[in-house]
Amino acid sequence: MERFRIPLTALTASALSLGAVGALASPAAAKSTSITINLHDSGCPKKLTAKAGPTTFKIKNVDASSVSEFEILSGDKILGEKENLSPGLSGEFTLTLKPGTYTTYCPGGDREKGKLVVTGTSATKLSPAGEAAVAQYRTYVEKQATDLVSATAIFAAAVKDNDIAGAKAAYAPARIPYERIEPVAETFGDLDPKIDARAGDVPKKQFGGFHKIEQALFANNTLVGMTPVVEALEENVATLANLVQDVELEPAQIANGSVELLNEVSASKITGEEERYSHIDLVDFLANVEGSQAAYDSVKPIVAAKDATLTAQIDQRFADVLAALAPFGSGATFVPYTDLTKDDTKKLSAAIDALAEPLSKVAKNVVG
Ligand SMILES: [Cu+2]
Repeated sequence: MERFRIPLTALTASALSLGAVGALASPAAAKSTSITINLHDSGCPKKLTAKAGPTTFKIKNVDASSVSEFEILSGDKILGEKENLSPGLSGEFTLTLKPGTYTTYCPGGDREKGKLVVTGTSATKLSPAGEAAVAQYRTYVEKQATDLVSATAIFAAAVKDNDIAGAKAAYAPARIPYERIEPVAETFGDLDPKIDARAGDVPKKQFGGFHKIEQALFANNTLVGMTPVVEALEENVATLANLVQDVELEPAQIANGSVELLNEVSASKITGEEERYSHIDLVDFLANVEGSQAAYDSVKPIVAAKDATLTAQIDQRFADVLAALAPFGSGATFVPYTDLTKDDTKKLSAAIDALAEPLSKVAKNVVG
């Protein structure tokens, strides 16, 4: 969470210097504008207006105790979001806005939803480098979605056979492809909670997906009643694999997803919250980092052309995170989360924060 502790003045200064050094190399390229959102308990502003084009949303939780998140939605798809902002913390995300009406979402606020009206004309189409980034990341996402379907089928077969040992062994490999592309899954409304909600995230009756079966398997050592749950899971991952084929992607959003994956690590893997029955959190940890790196790699050429120092620093910090994780295992085989000492989690967490800080500067460098 350290990375969010940026005083507002520092944010303003960096925004100014961004303009001054011309991070958007071509003078013909659209300039990124910024919109400041101050979060209070009152929730979302009733109506925001913006011009089409690259836009950075700077969110500061001034004094809201009931709101810690700001999202922009198109229908029920999340286009951009900043989570985990407790009072005093700031964060930002960048999007290329297209003309239209969108919803802003401030869960927990007095006004949970507001409007965002974007006027003007759509930005010109992507640069060749932007096109290449989207194509590369799309290929990655499709591959992970296909792997998810096949790994889930192996897991499901064991569950339906009441093969407890087999299901336990097949659980971690099925989690990996999902955790690699979770931000993309999160853009499809309630598909992510259906597949990956933890107990307590959703009303008890709606609790299903991976973690429901994880609980039965690892906490209760039984698969009784799990066949319909795993059948629903198979359907949901198949739906995901279909949807990703025509998901709209843009470079800034890919960069945001790369940062979101590291936030996932800080919020639910460093804490042992995600895999609270199987304790395979480090498997997800690695998968989140790999997914983050794949997203970053696809936009890296665009960023490297503008700021090679930044990409060199990020490359080094990815290597540092992977090196910090290596002593604990690899692939689908890691020590259980419960074996980690306080010192271990502290070191892992520091490596993630050190990477998240420069990585959060990527999105601004890929717009325009
Ligand atoms: Cu997850």
